Amino acid sequence: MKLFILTTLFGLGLPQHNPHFKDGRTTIVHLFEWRWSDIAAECERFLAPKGFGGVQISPPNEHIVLDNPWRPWWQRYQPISYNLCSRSGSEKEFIDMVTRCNNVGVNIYVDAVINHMCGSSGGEGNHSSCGSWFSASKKDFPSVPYSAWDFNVNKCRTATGNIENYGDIAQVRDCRLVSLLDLALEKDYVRAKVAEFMNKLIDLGVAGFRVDACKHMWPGDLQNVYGRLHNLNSTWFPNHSRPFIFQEVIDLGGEVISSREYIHLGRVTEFKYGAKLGKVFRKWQEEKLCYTRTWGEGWGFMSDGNAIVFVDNHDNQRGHGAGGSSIITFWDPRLYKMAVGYMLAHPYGVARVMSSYRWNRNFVNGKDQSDWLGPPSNINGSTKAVPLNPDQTCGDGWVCEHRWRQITNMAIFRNVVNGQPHTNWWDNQSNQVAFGRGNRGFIVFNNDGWDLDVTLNTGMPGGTYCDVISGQKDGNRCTGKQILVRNDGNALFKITYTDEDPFVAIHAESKL
Ligand code: QV4
Ligand code: CA
Repeated sequence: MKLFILTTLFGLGLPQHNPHFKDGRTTIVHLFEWRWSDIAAECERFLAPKGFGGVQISPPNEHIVLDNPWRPWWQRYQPISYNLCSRSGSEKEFIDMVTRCNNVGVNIYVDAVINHMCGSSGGEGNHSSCGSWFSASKKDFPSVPYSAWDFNVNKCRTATGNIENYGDIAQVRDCRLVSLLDLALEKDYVRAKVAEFMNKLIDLGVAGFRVDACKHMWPGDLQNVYGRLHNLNSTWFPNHSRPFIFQEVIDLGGEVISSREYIHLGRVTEFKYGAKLGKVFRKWQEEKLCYTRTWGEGWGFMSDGNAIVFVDNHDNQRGHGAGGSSIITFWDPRLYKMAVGYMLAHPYGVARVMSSYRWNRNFVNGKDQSDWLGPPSNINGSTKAVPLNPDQTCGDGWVCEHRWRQITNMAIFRNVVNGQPHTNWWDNQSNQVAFGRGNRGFIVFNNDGWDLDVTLNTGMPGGTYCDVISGQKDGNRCTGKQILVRNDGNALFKITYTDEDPFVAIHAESKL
């Protein structure tokens, strides 16, 4: 108890807040809708060598398979059982992925959908990813098994049984989110089944969970479930390691359910981060980059040790969930690289990088009618592999933002400056800013409509450094810009506002 109070007071971190990154790594990448066999290969050939800390995977358990619309990505948020066969692969492939990623020091975090099963109009039959029979109308899922008793029915007070008013806390948690059959997590039996599912994954070697739709579950119920979880598998993690938990709660302020209700249980998604950063880089509502001097708690975000941060996620990059129109995605690559670069350079929070697939957008009155489109697929609905182009980018519609040089190099930057304070801030009172991370790294942005040409104190040892945005260090030369830091730490920076990427970053390991 004493230790608990101490760690809370001094922000040393609660056990379930620790991502258990290996070897000083710091960044999670969400390989949205990737197949397990592709993730296994990506861990070995790219993520480990480039220093990524872990992968958030799509839900691995059995899900509904829908024809109308055809195989939408969101069918995976409609569980049918906890068997490990999904659009991403079989249980055997899942185990192979976890083993191979762990063996090269890359953690796997599972997207756990535990608030609900499929939608109430999900029909009856075996249109499910492992072929298990179920009946949505009878609330019968024999492969778990769950029956009608295991769902919130009488607890929900709305006429439709769905959430109708987000201002009513009980409704949000006891009624159905967009008609998804809502599990009665107050029941010992349901808690035990959910924990059994998560424990199976822990025993196979996963490092933790992104817990879906936490706003729709009572914190006390979650606390009970988390309390049942095993420690991480000691083949790959230190003894007594608790699973890393990060909870999806969309709290942009002004709602009756606050992210604060969940922070003692694990980290929580800080949705204000991407929404605000989007406004700043888009210069909406008079926002300016210079105002980000106090980025982090100073902007009303939750405390650093509780936050998981991201520029966009799989929902708000296509208009689902909340976050709004300010969110920047790969569709705006120039702004996106800057925003992700800013996030990875800044010390606040555990950072997650999005890795997406392209889809044919079709806007009607501002709404994308194709926001449901699933991953690149074959005619039979199976997900396509991720092929690599000769330049190491991905083909067949996979965007692979994490392989964009600027983003990969900033993930490396974050590792190199890990633990260093935010220092040597400079701004022009507009959209040109710079900051350092102790004496390990320095970054300069020009998001104004005019050139930047200024000498700044980098706080770094003298020498010639390679900019890791326009290129990188390659042996004893730079493939992009060179930055000469004088012995007093000062360096001249020039960033033309029309540059392809109007920012420059140097770090201790990019020194010639
Ligand atoms: C529709 C209507 C209902 C109607 C029903 C009738 O909306 O009112 O009763 O048909 O059949 C899909 C459809 C949705 C449909 C529903 C049930 O889009 O139109 O209901 O299925 O058939 C993803 C998608 C959802 C999708 C869901 C399940 O975003 O569109 O719903 O998967 O397939 C809130 C939450 C937050 C949530 C966010 C999106 O607080 O928790 O909305 N985010 C997470 C995930 C998200 C996922 C879910 C939660 C649900 O990140 O991807 O939703 O697991 O802000
Ligand atoms: Ca619920």
